Amino acid sequence: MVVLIKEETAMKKIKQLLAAALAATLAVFCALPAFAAGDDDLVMSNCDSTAYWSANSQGADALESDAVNKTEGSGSVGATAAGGKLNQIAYIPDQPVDVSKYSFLEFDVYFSDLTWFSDCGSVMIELTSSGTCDKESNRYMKKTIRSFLENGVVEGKENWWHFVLELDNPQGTANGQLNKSNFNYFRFYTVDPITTTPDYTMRFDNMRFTNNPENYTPMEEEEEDSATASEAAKPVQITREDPNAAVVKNLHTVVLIEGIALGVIGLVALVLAGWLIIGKIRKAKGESGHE
Ligand SMILES: [Ca+2]
Repeated sequence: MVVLIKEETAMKKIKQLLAAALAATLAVFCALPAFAAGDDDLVMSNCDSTAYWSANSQGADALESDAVNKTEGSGSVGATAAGGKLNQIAYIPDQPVDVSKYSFLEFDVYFSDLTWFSDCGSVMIELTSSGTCDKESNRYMKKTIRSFLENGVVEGKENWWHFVLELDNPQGTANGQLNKSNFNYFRFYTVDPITTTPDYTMRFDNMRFTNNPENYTPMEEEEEDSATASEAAKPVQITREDPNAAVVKNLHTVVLIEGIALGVIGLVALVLAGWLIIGKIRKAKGESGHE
């Protein structure tokens, strides 16, 4: 009888200990920064309609809507570049959009053929806050685009790539940098092809401002290619030094640290519980033996 009462007391203490260990675990878990719980994305365009889009190839309207070849929703928008020359495809909203709380613009892009990439003398994605090109302009050229053509393949979607542009760390700028509180202009173009450059079709889809881009690996610093050498006079920043990219990388570290912390606390609780059980049982048996 005495043994039973002592075992009940021991179990009560073990339960209290486990509850304390659980509380400590939760406290540690909640105290760690939750980088993953970022702000919601802001859709720039779901590309299901051609609203605010325009395109020009070789002087002709080239804008196309595609209900079949898409990665999201009911469609994508794009153009066919005759002879590889796409003067521009542009998205110009009727009102400026405040994207100052976001660090990235990400989207999916389709190219039926990539011959234009090596053929065209000038290739660019541009974001501005001036409502037009070449002013308050963030620029992303061959070096940036190549990194996503090489590393950003969208699985299960042939000839689609996922692009992630760093808003605070463009490859270049022109007449000031994008004012993120006043975004109102996006364009892509490929010009100066050679005579043998074939037509290509391109599509955009699922364009969104975000702080948590998908499948994103910051670019490695590399030597300049011939096409970007002409951009040498413009400020070129190193993508991997961007603090926001570091935050994305830190997410993996935080998850790892949380896992290790939980594991260690759980192990300590188990050892303590085991030690207490054995101690109490031995003590109870000892006292029982004396009675
Ligand atoms: Ca869509």
